[in-house]
Amino acid sequence: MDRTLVLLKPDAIQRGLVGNIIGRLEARGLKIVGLRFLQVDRPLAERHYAVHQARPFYAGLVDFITSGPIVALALEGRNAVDAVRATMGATDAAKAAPGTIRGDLGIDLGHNLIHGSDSAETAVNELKLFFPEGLVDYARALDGWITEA
Ligand code: D4T
Repeated sequence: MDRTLVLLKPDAIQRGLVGNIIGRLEARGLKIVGLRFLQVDRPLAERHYAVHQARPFYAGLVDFITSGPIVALALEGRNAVDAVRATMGATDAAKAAPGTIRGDLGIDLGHNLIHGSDSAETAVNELKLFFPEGLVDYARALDGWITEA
């Protein structure tokens, strides 16, 4: 099983879409192993977006993710990184396919509601950043109904 980091960005919280988005990820079969509601400060935002530091949209990215509270989620499941990214849809919500989170709920590139780690390696680092205290290990009775052994 793989783990991945998801952030529900400030627009998702301000628009009251937290339950809708988490519900879609849970319904996909992904298991919540960490959940935080927090205000991201600039040092955390700068570490999270360090990979984009040289990009023209970096300053706006840091401003946006620090503009209001967010939800950080750690999700576990088979191919969790790819499953989350497919469920999120294309980065530019205006171009995201219907049926995806961004394609159903958004229409903008910057205000695109959600972040998901882009590789298993990135996920390990991002999970440490947002869940330094570690994650919660537990079994669910329904797991055998979601993935075959
Ligand atoms: P995140 O990182 O938020 O999950 O988005 P993606 O993985 O789908 O997309 P990304 O890393 O390429 O971009 C990060 C973040 O920057 C915003 N963005 C992106 C932007 O405002 N202008 C741009 O031109 C691009 C490429 C949107 C997502």
